[in-house]
Amino acid sequence: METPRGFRIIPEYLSPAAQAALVETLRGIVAQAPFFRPVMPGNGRPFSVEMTNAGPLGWVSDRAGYRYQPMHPVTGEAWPAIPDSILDAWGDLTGYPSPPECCLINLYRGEKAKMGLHRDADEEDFDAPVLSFSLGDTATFRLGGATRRGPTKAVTLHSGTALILGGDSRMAYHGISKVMPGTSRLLTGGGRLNLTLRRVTKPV
Ligand code: MD5
Ligand code: FE
Repeated sequence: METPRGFRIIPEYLSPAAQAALVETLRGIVAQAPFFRPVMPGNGRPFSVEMTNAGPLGWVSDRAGYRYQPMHPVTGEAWPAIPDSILDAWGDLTGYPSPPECCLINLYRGEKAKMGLHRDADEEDFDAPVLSFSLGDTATFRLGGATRRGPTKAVTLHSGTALILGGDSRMAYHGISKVMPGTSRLLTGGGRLNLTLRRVTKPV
């Protein structure tokens, strides 16, 4: 399969020390905004991944649908701010002039945690790239094309890897097909964390 234009993978973007510092920062965020388990719109089936967010807008899913909202669905509190170190990385890696509004934090824990093939399409601004950081256990990422059918390519994501999804890859189908348990000692309790940074609204 041809890799979509605008797909960049940077293994070891975060040093082991930077990964440990980021996990510590995330601990503070999760203390304020605990992980919740979203359910699928319509049928109400739970996701295998747990989620929380930082930033002015958080991505949530419930029976009513997928959307961005300013408060945590369980506590009703505003989401914590996106850490400065992550905002700096957004500037360095994307060069996009407006800051991300959502930092979605996905927790994959247990053999069954995965994410099916989908597109990120709940945003108003598709010109902005998406930036993602992997922490903890190694995962197999599937990258497809502009349609759900057709070939996909497997990409291995290690702890510390950054992905930049711009251009044609911004709207490509993608998912996490597998997380390999016990491949990292970064997270107490094991598993994988992924940060996904997105611009949601069009910059004014
Ligand atoms: C993850 N999360 O590892 C992934 C990383 C999500 C999600 O997919 O929606 O929470 S983000 C990878 C990504 C985003 C946008 C476009 C593309 C990949 N792509 O075209 O390959 O938890
Ligand atoms: Fe996605």
